[in-house]
Amino acid sequence: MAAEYDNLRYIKLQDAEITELIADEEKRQRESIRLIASENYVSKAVMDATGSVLTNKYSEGYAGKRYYLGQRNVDAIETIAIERAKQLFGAEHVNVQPYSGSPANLEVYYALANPGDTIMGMSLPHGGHLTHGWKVSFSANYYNAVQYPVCEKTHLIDFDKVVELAREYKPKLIWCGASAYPREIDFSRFAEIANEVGAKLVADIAHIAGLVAAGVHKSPFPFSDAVTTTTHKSLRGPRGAMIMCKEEVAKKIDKAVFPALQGGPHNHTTAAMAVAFKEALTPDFKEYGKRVVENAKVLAEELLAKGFGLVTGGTDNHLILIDMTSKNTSGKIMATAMETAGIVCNANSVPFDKRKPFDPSGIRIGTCATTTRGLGVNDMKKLAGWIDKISESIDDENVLKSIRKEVLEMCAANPIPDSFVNHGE
Ligand code: DSN
Repeated sequence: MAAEYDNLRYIKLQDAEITELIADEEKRQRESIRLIASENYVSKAVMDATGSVLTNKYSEGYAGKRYYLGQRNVDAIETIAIERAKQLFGAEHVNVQPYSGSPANLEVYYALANPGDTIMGMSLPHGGHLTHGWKVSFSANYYNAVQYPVCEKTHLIDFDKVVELAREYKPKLIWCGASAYPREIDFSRFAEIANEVGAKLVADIAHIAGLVAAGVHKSPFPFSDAVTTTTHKSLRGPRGAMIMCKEEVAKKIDKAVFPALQGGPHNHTTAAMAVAFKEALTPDFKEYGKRVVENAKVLAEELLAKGFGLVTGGTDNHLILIDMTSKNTSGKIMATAMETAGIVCNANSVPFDKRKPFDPSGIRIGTCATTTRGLGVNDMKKLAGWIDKISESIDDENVLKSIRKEVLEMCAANPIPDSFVNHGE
């Protein structure tokens, strides 16, 4: 099996164990439907940059101001990545060095708040991220974290409560953006509240960055003082992150990333980001963004028609949160059965969940990866049918196996693409 993978040729010569595992992971990804809302498939061009000689280079500092010599290529690559990100998002300043999403958020805290300051973010079980002030994260241990909820009835962000909490606690930072929220984020509404109480507004657009870049979700600019994002979700780049911000906080942000919280940037990742941003600047990527949302809407409608309870009753973006109590089961049981059938997602808390975070009521699904794979609205209808059948036959190995067979056929008919640009071949 491994002989097919040229990219493993040197690993094969010296490490059979890791070769086998990578080859099997490639097979797993090829032969399953990826509905994890935060995952995607990168192009081979992005993969090439990630596996390049840039991994051998140290580059503490910023272009033109490095501590080590030998930076002519790294400086150029980092500058190109920054310029492309500015073009994609209309940002005044960009730092592409954060190692991933949580470090990027930590860096924003370091730059714009002091330990002990009050900060406000969306509660994790209501859709926010750990780093937005949830109790087990540094963000609640080092800061006085206030958490805002969604409405119990609609599951939409409870702006009355956001205003009330902001007025009462006068936070230094307000975080908006989410990890499990299927509706558009109203950045301008958050900015009004932040302005009223003198807070800085930080938008974490990790999930929706690709949709923002494609113009199918509102932009966090000019409303936000800082914007963080990972680059590997809807944006379809390598695992990494960046911080975009207004010029007035740029120096603080750069100093927080280096030297305060990080050492050498991961130059191979920076190059891969630059390649991914070039892909995201194409008209094809705009089309991709549109199809991601279109697929999610169709999938949501089909699931609703089959009696699934959807948090907020649908979706505006790539993500759907299903409350599996509507089918008398739990998120974990459902996600496990789906994996047996070859459809991979994650169990997820739903707002006001009565179950525990490791055994929650919901599953979270998303259409970024399936859309990259070329699946369209008819495939979404098929997927909804399989998800329904799985929920009705959770313990029936035969049903799960027969769906697995159909999933394999769908995967074979829709291979993971090598490239998203026309090479004129
Ligand atoms: N792990 C990411 C997600 O799945 O949304 C958030 O950090």
